[in-house]
Amino acid sequence: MQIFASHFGFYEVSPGPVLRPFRHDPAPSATGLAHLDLARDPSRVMQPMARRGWLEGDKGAARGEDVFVPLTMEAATRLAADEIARVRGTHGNGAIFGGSYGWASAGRFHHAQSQLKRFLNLAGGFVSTVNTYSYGTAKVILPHVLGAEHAESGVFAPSWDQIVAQCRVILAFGGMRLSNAQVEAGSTGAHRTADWLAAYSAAGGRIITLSPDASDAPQGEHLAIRPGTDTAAMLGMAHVLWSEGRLERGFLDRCTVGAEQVIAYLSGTEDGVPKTADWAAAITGLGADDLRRLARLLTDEPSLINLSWSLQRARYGEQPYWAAVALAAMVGRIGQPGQGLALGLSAIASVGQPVRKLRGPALPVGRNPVSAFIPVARLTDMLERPGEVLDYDGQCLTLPNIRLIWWAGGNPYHHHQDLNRLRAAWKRPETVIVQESVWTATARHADLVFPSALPFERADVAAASRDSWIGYSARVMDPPQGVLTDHETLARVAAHLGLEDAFRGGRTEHQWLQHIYEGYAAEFPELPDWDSFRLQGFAQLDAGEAAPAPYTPLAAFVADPGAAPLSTPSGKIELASAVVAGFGYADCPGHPVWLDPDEPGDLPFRMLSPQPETRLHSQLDRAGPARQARWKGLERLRANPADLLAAGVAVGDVAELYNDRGIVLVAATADPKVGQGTLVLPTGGWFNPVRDALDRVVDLGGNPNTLTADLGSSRLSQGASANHPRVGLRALRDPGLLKKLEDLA
Ligand SMILES: Nc1nc2c(c(=O)[nH]1)N[C@H]1C(S)=C(S)[C@@H](COP(=O)(O)OP(=O)(O)OC[C@H]3O[C@@H](n4cnc5c(=O)[nH]c(N)nc54)[C@H](O)[C@@H]3O)O[C@H]1N2
Ligand SMILES: Nc1nc2c(c(=O)[nH]1)N[C@H]1C(S)=C(S)[C@@H](COP(=O)(O)OP(=O)(O)OC[C@H]3O[C@@H](n4cnc5c(=O)[nH]c(N)nc54)[C@H](O)[C@@H]3O)O[C@H]1N2
Ligand SMILES: [Mo]
Repeated sequence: MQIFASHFGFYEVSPGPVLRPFRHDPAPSATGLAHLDLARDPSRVMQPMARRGWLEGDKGAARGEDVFVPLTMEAATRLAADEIARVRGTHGNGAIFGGSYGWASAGRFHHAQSQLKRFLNLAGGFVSTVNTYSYGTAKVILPHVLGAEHAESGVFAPSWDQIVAQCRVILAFGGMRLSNAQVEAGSTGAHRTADWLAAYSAAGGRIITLSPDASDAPQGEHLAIRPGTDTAAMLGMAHVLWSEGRLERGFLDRCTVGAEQVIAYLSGTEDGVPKTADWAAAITGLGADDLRRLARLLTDEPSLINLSWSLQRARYGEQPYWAAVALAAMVGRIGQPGQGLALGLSAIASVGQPVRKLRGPALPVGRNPVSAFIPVARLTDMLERPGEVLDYDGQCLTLPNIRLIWWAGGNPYHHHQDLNRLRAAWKRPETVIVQESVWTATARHADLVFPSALPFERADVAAASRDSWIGYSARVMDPPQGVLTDHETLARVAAHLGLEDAFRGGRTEHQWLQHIYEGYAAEFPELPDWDSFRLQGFAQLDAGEAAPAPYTPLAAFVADPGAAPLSTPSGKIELASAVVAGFGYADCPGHPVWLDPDEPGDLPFRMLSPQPETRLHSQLDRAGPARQARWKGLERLRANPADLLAAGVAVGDVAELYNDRGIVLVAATADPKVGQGTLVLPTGGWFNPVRDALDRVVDLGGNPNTLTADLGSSRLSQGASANHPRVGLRALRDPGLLKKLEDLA
């Protein structure tokens, strides 16, 4: 069987070629079927291109607004190599930024960042990044609270089999939207979350969802909460447990430290404000009776608290995560099968799946001689303020002075916040090199662009670290004439620097795939040999007898905290942390607290920017499903009908969403599921800033990051804080923009 393994899962390749659902996948994603739409899309980068002003030595002045001229591959690779040599010779490798964050490919070999890192390491190193936009705040706070072993995204959840068997109430903050579980960074052979949810309901389990958007609660009960106020809701419930004598003292004594400090805060002893259900109701918009009812349910029934990852992608995003740990500890069900706390069920396909870990080999990237790094979401700060000091998790980082940016496999003009601010800072480096398959805004803001083969134009081995499927992803078709893989492009740049042999490592691309697969086969002897694997197209571990054991986080620790301590300083769950308190950060003190993340200003709405159903971030934006989801070529904004009325915007109108940071054109749609005061604009629209007749810069692409604030979540984690900025909504002011839209369509 021929398989194409994408972020949306495995697909069977039929003659045509066309993609068909993988026969072993119980819930294949329809979006992924559209991958091949990209092959001949006019957005493809077809040859190396250089920005004219850069060739003429403008150093970045016209970056993002200039024309491009075509180059031969030989000329382009030489220019790139010369630029590496110049920058490292003049400024050292600490002036090269190669963080290159992004989702790139599901394959292990053609993983663009790994390819780039291998190349840059050989060339003397680069400034790197730590953490992710996905989970960057949780990743930094959780080691202090639960230990570093529980801080990776996706690892902290009981397996669904346990939840189905044992749990009766899931309290889901931010919901468990199935559309997000379509994707997995290393692909998957089987989407199982929908089946687990059905089995859970069939077993009598209830789901209560707290979200500003009722579409997060397709099953069960929905309670509308104001954006960014989950911490207050959790503290209010914790207060109920304390004041009603429902605290599970035995658990707190055995398994946690710091409960007294949290109780002093809840009771009001610390700051004079008791965090009662009534206090929380006023902040969250929830009913105080509902909060009391939920708190009692958590203790009375076998229960699980689940948090979406979106909660921590916000200013003070540590607080909802830490407060949830405190609340779950007070309930005392952590470590009991299928109960307690889960972080991110349904965020991606693998979370909660009972599988054996498939940690296999990857392309070796070598060692980076440059030690300087930034927390990934501090990109604009780095470009704006070289030499300045940034607080981060108890350290003081000096921001490097970047002369050369090289990006492969990510789209900062999709993922970063406050894109107009990024755009200004992005002009400061002398050179920007981008490897891309399509003309994203990032490619359009580069000086030198190399065309990259799309994932189905090259063979690869795909395997996620928490999945039991390995795919041999076929080369479904050839890339367009002159379009190379990232590996081949980088090998040719390396050749100009005398590094080609070292970069290729003595293997052809095909030999690398075999080498990587055989690394898995050495670890899992039940895997077929390389030739059989390629013929079959996939292999599954864990089938039948090999099924993995059910799993609940912290079960061993809770059973015997002394014998299986956590890696926190106390060895226990830290409801208060002396280490975090010692950092002295007012925006992340030593125990969970309510800090209002709302921005100043009087704009009436809070904008949510959830993950899009019909694409992966900005990827597949040009394919059928995302095109069909648009209205008049514009991204759809979902708003409560009453809010549209108040803003003077009719359903189907082209409208302006705006704040001090920018203006975005959207098509207004009414949806009573969206709470009043909240507007929903999914991520992934292609940032497309144009100047209008009123001399304003307007994003026609509907990218919410035109409006989001670019502030670290706190001085502790410096994570992305994309969630719920303040925005206004109004009628279109320059009708001339409609003409520009038509030209685009
Ligand atoms: N407002 C707001 N912003 C957000 C979020 C949010 O919730 N709200 N979510 C954040 C999150 S969680 C994430 S993970 C980020 C995602 O941000 P990104 O991962 O940067 O977004 P993608 O669109 O997946 O970008 C991947 C890019 O890599 C390219 N690509 C794919 N494969 C290859 C390859 O093999 N070679 C090369 N050279 N290029 C390739 C694709 O064409 C695409 O342009 O966005 C973040 N931004
Ligand atoms: N189809 C598809 N699936 C994806 C992705 C994609 O691009 N496309 N991206 C993947 C990636 S990289 C990641 S990291 C995960 C992200 O997984 P998450 O971060 O969990 O997903 P989001 O869609 O950003 O947010 C989930 C829900 O949180 C709700 N929400 C937002 N703010 C608040 C709040 O303040 N309080 C409460 N209670 N709820 C709130 C929103 O209504 C939203 O529907 O998704 C993955 N899944
Ligand atoms: Mo993410």
